[in-house]
Amino acid sequence: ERLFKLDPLGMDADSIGRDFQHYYAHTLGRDRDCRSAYYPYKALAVSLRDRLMERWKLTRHAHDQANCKRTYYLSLEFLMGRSLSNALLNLGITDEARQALYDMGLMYEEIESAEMDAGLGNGGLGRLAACFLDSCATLQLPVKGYGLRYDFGMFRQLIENGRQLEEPDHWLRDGNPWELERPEYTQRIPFGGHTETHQDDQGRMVQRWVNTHDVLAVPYDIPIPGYQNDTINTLRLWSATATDVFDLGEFNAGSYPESVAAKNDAEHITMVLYPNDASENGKELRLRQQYFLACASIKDVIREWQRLHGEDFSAFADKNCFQLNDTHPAVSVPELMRQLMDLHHMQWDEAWAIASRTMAYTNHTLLPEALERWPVRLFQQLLPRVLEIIYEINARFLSEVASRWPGDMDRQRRMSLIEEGDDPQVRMAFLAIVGSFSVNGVAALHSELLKQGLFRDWFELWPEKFNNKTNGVTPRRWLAMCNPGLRELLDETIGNHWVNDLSQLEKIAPETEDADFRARWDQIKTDNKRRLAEMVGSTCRIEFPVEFMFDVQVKRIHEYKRQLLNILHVIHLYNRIKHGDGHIGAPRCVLIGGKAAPGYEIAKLIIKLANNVAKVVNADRQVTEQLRMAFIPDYRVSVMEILAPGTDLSEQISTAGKEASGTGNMKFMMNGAVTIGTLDGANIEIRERVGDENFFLFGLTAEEVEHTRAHYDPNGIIAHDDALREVMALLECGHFNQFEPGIFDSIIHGIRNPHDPWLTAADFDSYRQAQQQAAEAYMDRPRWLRMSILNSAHSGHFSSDRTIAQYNDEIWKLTPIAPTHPG
Ligand code: DL6
Repeated sequence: ERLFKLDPLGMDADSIGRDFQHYYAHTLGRDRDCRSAYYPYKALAVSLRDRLMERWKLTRHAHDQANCKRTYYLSLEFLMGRSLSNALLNLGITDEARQALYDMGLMYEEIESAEMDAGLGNGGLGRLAACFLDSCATLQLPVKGYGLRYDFGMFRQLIENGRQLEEPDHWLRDGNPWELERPEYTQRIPFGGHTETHQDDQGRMVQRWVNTHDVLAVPYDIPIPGYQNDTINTLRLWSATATDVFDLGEFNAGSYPESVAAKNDAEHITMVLYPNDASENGKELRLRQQYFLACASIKDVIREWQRLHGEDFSAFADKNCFQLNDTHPAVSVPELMRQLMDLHHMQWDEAWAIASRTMAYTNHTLLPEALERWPVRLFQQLLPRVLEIIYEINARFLSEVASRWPGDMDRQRRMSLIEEGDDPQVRMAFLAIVGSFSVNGVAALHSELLKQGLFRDWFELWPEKFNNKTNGVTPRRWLAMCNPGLRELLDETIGNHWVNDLSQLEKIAPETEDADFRARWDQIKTDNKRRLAEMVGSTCRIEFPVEFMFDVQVKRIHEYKRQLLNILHVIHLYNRIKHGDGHIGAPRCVLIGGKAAPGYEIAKLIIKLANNVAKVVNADRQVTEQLRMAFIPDYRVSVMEILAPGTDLSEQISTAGKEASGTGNMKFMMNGAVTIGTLDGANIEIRERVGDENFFLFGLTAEEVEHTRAHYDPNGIIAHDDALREVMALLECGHFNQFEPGIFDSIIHGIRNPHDPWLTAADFDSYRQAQQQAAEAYMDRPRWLRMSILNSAHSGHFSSDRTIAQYNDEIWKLTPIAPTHPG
């Protein structure tokens, strides 16, 4: 027992400083000659990890003691960003750690920026998973994240001659002080082989999956601290490794390289994150990743179950819930069936009663190209036993459809889990719906569109399964941590309970009428803009004056998100200035950032266009008095932490009906940016809360988008709109690509194409007008400050604490558990 008893570690500056020195000098072996900020970062991280460790064990112990229901958040992506400042904030020792460093002559800011972002995700979906974990821990819900420990996260984006270059992100190169390897919980994952029928002890015919090539899944645990509540939840990431260091058979046969190659094959599984956020990956390795996560996580959950309950699974469905983050982990449905039947000897009905009561599925996209389908032949080759189970689920399901709609063969074909054709495919979204008791979208509009469109047949069959959970973001990272100036003002004005009850921000609404409060708000925004400008200055070599309106669009580059519309508007402003318009409403700095999937050529060309336009704009002194533009390279979580507080105008301009929710829109709003946006995703709910007068609305509605497609005539629109015609003329004469003729032709053709799905030309005029209104509002300082304050004041709904509370009330039904201190 003495081995496990720990004296609580001090949370004061002296204790932290002492541990820091110990790790720095003794463990890391550094001295005063060391100039790198990395080692102080690591010494501080390990000192904090010790403090998390004690609370982590108590939390696990409390969950076991309570024998409580638990949820597992299964996701191929967790975009965690940096952990140091978050751990300090949530442990409540930010000031103490700063003081400890200061006493040693070190600057916290420098040390903080030595931490690499953990970029194990593409964008919205992965970052949402990270915000959710933070909220689950803050609400003390027994929720565990399961994901993959990719050796290489999201690629690093370099910009060379205006073009995106990708570089591998070797984020683990210097080690990861936040993780704890847990080899004792390693799992064995089967691939390949074939199935055979045999008779079990009781004379029943059962299936066996044999001759498999197994890979080991080794877990690494990452602590997820709740906000100042002593709860530490877990994110468990699996890393792939070979079952043997090398193949002895091959080795003895004299084939040394071949024997070692098998190890490589196994380890490839978790080597790299697929960098596509809105299109299918379609690669065998990706299906391997998906199955690897599903199989390892379910085995781990069942191992825990057996530890506490033995082989009695009767209460399993009452005590466990798997939340599927999109269809990426949807193979969990047949995999849970497989484990219950093949490894735990259940019959189909018993296993199905459990599986279909424990899975819940969240859809994150309506884009058809992002809907996952896997070729049946790939399943057959890689996961033959899983495919058999999918066929059986499908057969039983289709007979249910047949009895509900007798003779409706078309409906059976539409709803089948298998899409027939030359190369039959498994429809992963349908598999997820059949196997789940809950299906949700991520904003009100998105959830409605799912029911009316993509999942219409399914909604008719099982209306009770469908629900909405509007996304949210964690106010700890996205306000308290990234905007210390605003945090202080809020604490002073309304106390500090807003950090875990964001609805309290409403209380600052009346302060809009107080000129002193507005002046302080203004000062904080200006300081944050200065920080943003310093980052742009040092990375892009472009000066952003803080008096200009900071107009920011950061997100993945995708045609539906319409960065192109934004660039066209910059060209329009440039054109006005060049034609002698001495007053474009407000001087502005336009900032665009985001990564394009490496194979997405048009998206990469949009980056090139943004950079070329910026170059022309910034090189012209007549123009820079009113307009500047930059493309910020390598947009990531830690960059957003500087952008959100320093932004005036938030660009949320997707073609209506295409952006499921958006979450950047919420981060900007919380930090007092005003949105210019379409009626899409969560923009609609943002506008409802902040009021029409504090939101710059433009563009077609989702319904109008659908109607417009039939008779869309972009060339007619361009011909009748002077502003747009002149913009197109500048683009078409090669003004922004004088030494690279023709490079933007495909973009130009896209805008002029009557089949342009993104309707860029259709929304240009109304966008231009909304931009004009935003510029006028910006020049009226008191008015703008009021709008800014009200955006923040009404952002409470977009806390992920609210989202998670709804997941829990309506889907998971977990009881919060507080860790208890021994003695
Ligand atoms: O739900 C999180 C996030 C939404 O806010 C975005 O609107 C949506 O585009 C994004 N979806 C994806 C792609 N998903 N798939 N597959 O990242 O999810």
